[in-house]
Amino acid sequence: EPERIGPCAFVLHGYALSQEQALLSAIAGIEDRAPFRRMVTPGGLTMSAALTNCGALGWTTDRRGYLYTAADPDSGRPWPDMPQAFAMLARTAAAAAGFRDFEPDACLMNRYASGARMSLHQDKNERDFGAPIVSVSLGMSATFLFGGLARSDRVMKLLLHHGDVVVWGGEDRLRYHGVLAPEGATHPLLGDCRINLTFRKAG
Ligand code: MD3
Ligand code: FE
Repeated sequence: EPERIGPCAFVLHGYALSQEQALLSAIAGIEDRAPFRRMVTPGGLTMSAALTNCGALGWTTDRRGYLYTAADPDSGRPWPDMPQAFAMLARTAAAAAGFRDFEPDACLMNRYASGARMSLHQDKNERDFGAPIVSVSLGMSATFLFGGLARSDRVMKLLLHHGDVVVWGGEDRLRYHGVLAPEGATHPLLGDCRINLTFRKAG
């Protein structure tokens, strides 16, 4: 069932579908304690996607740069715990793609309203690039851009739908990637937005 999109990158189509209720209610609980917010990058631009986190470490950005923190800078409190359903999904998806014993300590949650996108970038704020990254798409569909190790390399386009899970590791871990704005029909449960859960081993 995994579709190979790179030497060490796989799409698991619909892998999270059977968990959608558990995932959505867990997201609602996290959002209560740590609301989605739009952050300002070191360059002074407000990101179009809104984010929050759960797990021991959360990805944030401020004028100093991009960093993982144990506390939510808005509340000063620790990020909400990573729900069991999240950790289990990330672990089983990683294993289905051939990455054993994935134990994420960070789950970044990105929410894209209509028009929101994420431009081409690399994920390199993590301590150890040996662990894979697992991403879960929920809500509206969006085109994912999957490039190479240089920003100027040509990009592959991949339409991701509600319930799709993507796993990247090994030599694909540092590829440039980005997402276009949500497209197509609004989602029956999530309305006009897309939520992406990104699981990483950050610390
Ligand atoms: C490909 N988020 O938050 S993770 C991010 O849809 C981010 O919100 C995307 O990129 C989103 O940094 C989905 C997809 C992802 C993550 C790491 C990768 C793709 C990757 C590492 C290498 C190649
Ligand atoms: Fe990324």
